[in-house]
Amino acid sequence: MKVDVLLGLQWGDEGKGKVVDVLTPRYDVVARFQGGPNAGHTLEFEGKKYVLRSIPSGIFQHGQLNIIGNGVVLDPVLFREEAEALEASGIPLKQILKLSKKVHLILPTHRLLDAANERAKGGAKIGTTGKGIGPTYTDKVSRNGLRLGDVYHNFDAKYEAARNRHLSMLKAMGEEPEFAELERKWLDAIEYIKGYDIVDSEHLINRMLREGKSVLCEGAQGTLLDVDFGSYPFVTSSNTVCAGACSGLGVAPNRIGEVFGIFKAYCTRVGSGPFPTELFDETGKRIRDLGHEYGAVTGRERRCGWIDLVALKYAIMINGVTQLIMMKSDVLDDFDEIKACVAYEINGERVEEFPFSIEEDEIKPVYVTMPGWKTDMTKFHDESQFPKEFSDYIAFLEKELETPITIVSIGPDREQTIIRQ
Ligand code: 2SA
Ligand code: MG
Repeated sequence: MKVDVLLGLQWGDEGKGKVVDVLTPRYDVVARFQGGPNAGHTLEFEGKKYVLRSIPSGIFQHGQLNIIGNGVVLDPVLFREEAEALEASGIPLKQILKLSKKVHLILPTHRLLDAANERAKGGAKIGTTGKGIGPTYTDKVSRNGLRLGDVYHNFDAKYEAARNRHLSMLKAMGEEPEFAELERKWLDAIEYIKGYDIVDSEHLINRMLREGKSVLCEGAQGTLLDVDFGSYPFVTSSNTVCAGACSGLGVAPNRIGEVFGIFKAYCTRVGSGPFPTELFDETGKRIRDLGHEYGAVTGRERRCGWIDLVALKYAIMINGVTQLIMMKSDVLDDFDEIKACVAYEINGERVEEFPFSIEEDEIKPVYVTMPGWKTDMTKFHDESQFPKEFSDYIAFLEKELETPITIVSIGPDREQTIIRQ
């Protein structure tokens, strides 16, 4: 069997949570392969709204197995909060969720280091989610990390060594935080996690594939936040691209089947960093208000702008996207005109390949303008109901992106999803 991958093609918040939830009935397993509680996957159905951070979005379906893969970094305290809330709403999480032994643990001191690093950067700060993501991946790569499987292997000594190393780093930065309470909660949460199945998830997932089971890998953040291909250094610390599913789950590249690339009909970004099509005017504000564009985890205002096809083409190339999924088209339902950036102008030259640097002062987006569809699409059930202008817009995007758009979302609810034939 093949593994399908679903990931974001912009700066995150494309609506992955909703789409995984819509697609999961087709799969036996849903697995997260990178990132951590910096993710905020929002799902809405039956009038309720859930935000998942570390737990895969497949948990609301019946009978599926969910896996937190080795590429993920996990904060035991936040995991516990998230898990207990889900258990309280009746989800038998301990039976349907398995965690990789190779998951790296976010320590309380990683979060303190994240904040201290940001303070030290001052005006050049990344605008991280403050969840300790960068310092935890740094420890992983520098071979100092603590893994979930370590809880059964001389854990106390390993934890204390890591903590003390972090405290001396903080001291060198002039910080001597009080964190006894944080540590107590963290150690309690480690005990809580021991109640879950902590497994060799690479073996489990490959065994399931051999048995003919289908797997959906759920990405977090987006391609433009990838540590290699994103707008570095304003990126997250993991590989958010398709290749991350291989290294973050132990799945071989020749196992990858469909790659679902998710994008919004416009573009958003939270945190700092370049954003060529960002709008600073009323239109940007209108998109933010209509699209409720605020961070799911931190509540931060998301920066908004027009869709950027230069960046999207790049993301499609890097990920090998086979199907596109367009989200939040309903947000543009009442706009007179819709714009799409089809090229950048850099030093007077037209550039269509995503360049090394996308700093605002060097780039001018080149737009095409199309008429808006001026129709409330939120109650539609079928693509035959689409107004002509919207069908034209889809056809334009498919031609530019050379990839079919197979799903269009017209509202936050599960029901507001049009599958195109
Ligand atoms: P980090 O915390 O080290 O990963 O931050 C580095 C950059 O990555 C961005 N980032 C995100 N961008 C969009 N959505 C994310 N998840 C949350 C959400 C964010 C929130 O779904 O809304 O609630 O604010 C996410 N996670 C990381 C981050 O803004 C930095 O630019
Ligand atoms: Mg999000």
